[in-house]
Amino acid sequence: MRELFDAELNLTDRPMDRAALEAAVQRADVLAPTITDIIDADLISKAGPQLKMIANFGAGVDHIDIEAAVGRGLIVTNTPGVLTEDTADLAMTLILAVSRRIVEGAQVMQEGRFEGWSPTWMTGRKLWGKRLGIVGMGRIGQALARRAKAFGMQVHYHNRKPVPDMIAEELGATYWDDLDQMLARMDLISLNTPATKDTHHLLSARRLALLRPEAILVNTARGELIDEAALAEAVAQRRIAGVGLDVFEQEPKVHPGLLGHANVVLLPHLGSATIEARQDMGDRVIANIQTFANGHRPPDRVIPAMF
Ligand code: 8YV
Repeated sequence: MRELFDAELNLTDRPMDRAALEAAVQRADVLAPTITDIIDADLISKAGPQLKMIANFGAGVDHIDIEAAVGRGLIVTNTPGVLTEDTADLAMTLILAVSRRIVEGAQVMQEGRFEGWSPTWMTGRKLWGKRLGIVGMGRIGQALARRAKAFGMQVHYHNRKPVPDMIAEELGATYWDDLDQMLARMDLISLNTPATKDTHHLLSARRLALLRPEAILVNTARGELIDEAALAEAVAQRRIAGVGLDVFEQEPKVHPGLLGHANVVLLPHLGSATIEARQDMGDRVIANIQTFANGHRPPDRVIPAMF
């Protein structure tokens, strides 16, 4: 960034506070936030006329008021694609960890409590042959579907529209137009859809009640997709067999009702946390800014109709 632009970097690796963000939009031509920075209509209204672009370091843009930004003539970009495989890996990790009780087993070892295996001890659930319902069949959903297929799972999905036939055939994936119907029939559910006003609490108390008691739910997308209090209640009442979460409604806070359960695996937003993904994300931010600075349309432009 410094080689190419007159860049002011936040070297602390900690989020900037509101005052610092306000000051930044009053003097910068380009703002490069992370998903932690809330770029709402109020902040955008405080931007100086020099601000031309918001080049987000991250795929999700739910922290940016896209309509307000685009309405003000700002170009918004994100970093899709480069974190797809890593996030799909993490979703698969959670599926495996919850189904096979990996965290519980690892804890037994660390605490020196292993006294030898026995035929019925620590039995989890088989993945082969199970039905996985993917909510959101974009890049990450499809990458997860490929992994699930390799594990012998049956892939089902709900999406605004079906994926092209060629992809559906490759994945052997079954489309469900009705999310409720799919939720009620799956062994595992994975959320892979962005947070928008339409997907807020997509898994509401009502929909969580549709899940089979044997079902396992994993979320590597956004915490806002699930009514976390209702999920905690479902866990307490043993209405769900297992949960794996990498994202939370009030991140970094976690609903206390989700703590202390052996069948709930929680991770600290590790979806894209590989050195390679984070470097590639940085490269995408730079490519977007440089392309725009050269007078061209940046490759990862976000437009309101996309969300
Ligand atoms: C990262 C993410 O933490 O890209 C996203 O939308 O949620 C995560 O993978 C984020 O990109 C960092 O800004």
